[in-house]
Amino acid sequence: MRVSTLKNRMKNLRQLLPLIAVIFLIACSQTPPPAAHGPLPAPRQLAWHETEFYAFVHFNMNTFTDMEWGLGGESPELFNPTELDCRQWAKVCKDAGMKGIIITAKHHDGFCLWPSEYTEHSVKNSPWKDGKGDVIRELSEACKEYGLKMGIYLSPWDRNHAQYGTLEYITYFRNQLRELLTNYGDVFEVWFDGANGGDGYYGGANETRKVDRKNYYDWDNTHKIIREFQPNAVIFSDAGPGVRWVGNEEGWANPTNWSTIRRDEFYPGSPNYKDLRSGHQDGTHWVPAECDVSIRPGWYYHEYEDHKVKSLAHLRDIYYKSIGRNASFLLNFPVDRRGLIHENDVEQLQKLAATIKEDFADDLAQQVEISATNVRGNNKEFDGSKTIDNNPETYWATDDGVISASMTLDFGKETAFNRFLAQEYIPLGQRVKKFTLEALINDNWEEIASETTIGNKRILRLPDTKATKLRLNIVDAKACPTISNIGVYYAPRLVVPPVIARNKSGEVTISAPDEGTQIFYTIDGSEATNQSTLYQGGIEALAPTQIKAISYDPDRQKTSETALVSFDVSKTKWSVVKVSSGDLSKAVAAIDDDPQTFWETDESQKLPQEIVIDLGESLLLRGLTYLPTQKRWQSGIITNYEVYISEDGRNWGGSVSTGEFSNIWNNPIEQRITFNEKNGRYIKLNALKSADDQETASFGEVGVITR
Ligand code: FUL
Repeated sequence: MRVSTLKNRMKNLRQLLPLIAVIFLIACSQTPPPAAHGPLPAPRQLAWHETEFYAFVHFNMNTFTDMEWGLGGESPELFNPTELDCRQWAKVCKDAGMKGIIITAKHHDGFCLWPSEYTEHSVKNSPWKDGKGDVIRELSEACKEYGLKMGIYLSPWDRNHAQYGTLEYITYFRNQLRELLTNYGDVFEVWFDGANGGDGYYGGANETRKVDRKNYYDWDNTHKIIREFQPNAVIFSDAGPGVRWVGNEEGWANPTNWSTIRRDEFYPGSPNYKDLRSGHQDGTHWVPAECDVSIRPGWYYHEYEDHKVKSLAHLRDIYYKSIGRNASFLLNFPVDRRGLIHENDVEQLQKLAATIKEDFADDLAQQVEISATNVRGNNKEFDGSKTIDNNPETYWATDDGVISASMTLDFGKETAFNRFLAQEYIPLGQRVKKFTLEALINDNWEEIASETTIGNKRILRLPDTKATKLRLNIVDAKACPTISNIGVYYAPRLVVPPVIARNKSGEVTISAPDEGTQIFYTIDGSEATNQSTLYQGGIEALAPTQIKAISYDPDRQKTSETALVSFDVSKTKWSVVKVSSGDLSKAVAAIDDDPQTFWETDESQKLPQEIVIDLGESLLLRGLTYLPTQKRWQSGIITNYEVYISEDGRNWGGSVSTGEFSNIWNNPIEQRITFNEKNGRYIKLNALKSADDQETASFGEVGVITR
């Protein structure tokens, strides 16, 4: 073709462009988008869905009184952080990919982190910054600096306020809310706790006050204040109206999770709170679930929980059971007495953030050919490619009335994956009721998952699968499905030190969180490597044994750090033969080699209290170990003790050791008592004093030292 002819044709084409565009537009407009179906999210809820992973900070009077629920009569003098730095909180959260921070401006004890005009019970009467400080101001500034959203927790229950229970208190509560909503910039979420009414200081009355949860707070009028000053803030409470509790404080939603609930049945509370884990398919309102969970057992900081920060495997599990199940993940940091997120918590958060980043590093769906069995109006605007175009505003949709359809992702070659992510286009409502996944493995279609809801986001953790194609079958939906995003990933196994445990029979188990991880171990003191013995079960440790073990991912050739446990003689032959109070048959919990169980003496009997253990044989004893109970609410933690040894269980002689466990309340880890070696078959541990005034003694685990 001659160059001039080509030019002419191009020119003609250019002249035709407007016409082509008009034809294109007509073609498109011939396929209207699906009509919205069912309850829909408000724009502020859509923005909240994108917030997804954000922080809770429990920091207030309880931090300084070592409590979870203060009574309200605490002196403001006690509030005195030494290094408060909201910028540290913001940096830590931002670096971990969190998008906001919700702060306990006022918890049930009524102390205010801002200098409220309406009470003396606030930072203005504390020694911190000579009463001139304002934590909410500092946090709002830090959030602004780090590009985070700020949310406010304001407890409706106020155990400090003299008028709690009367109408005057409601006015006070609303005045406080107004202060918080007008003085500190944008607020993205207002958090109203469900805990309500009970004992309290109440201005010195020190009594029990009960309120009618449903009517006392006149919530409709309180919400109007939020709508007036912060129209973009979502309102959290057990059942919304904007965001709902997930029905547990462990950080998980059910796999089936509707963003809709029959709100009026619940609001403002209901005994059927377990429904909140799944929502209601026939829900009347859009009230999505938020999973609130603390990185430690408690919401507030307690030094005694420094060793109980959730493991990486646990935190990762929460991530997949919240965000991966159409809920948000609100992770709490109990800010410490310095006013900082504790180093141990920071470390775990950083590990979680790095793991999540790795899990979703490479989206294999970006490289596929995609085809669907039904495309709305046969129009490209709604075809499968819209699920991988990284545009949340476009989506694959089917024709009206087509509520089952499939979409196939062709990888073009055998591809390994173990994560599947899907998102519905929720501005048009949550629709999918049931879906399955099939993989083309060696030319056979195999079903690899059968699930229910998708919602804003669903992530499936699948077994490692190698396939050339992957098919998403929408099996049932409330209306034609609208899928805005699909992702496929091959997440690496979590390579963390394995957990080594032994039971009372001396059987040892070593476990790693992910299938396919190999575990190698040694028992001769040498370093464990991937050349050591492969763990396949069947280890017994009856005599003193030191086990070193590593996890190893054979595909990525990655080795974990070493886990090391030194077991002394096993407790196989042991029995508790006498306790001075309490139930002897239950006392085995003190010698079952399970740190999670414990035995406690009878409350009605005062200390000292003793436990006598028969080791089943005479041993040369060099010491004894005591693990305090690991339960969340500590009690009976022994501080002062005596140890006796006997060959026959009758003649004890003098004690072989008497002493004190220092700082055990704050650091309740295994304690070691050593003494001059002595042969004996029976040991007696006498608890002289415990750390609280419960007057009980509790025993997580008692062991011996023979080496
Ligand atoms: C609960 C409260 O009672 C806890 O203290 C904590 O604030 C938690 C987030 O909500 O209902």
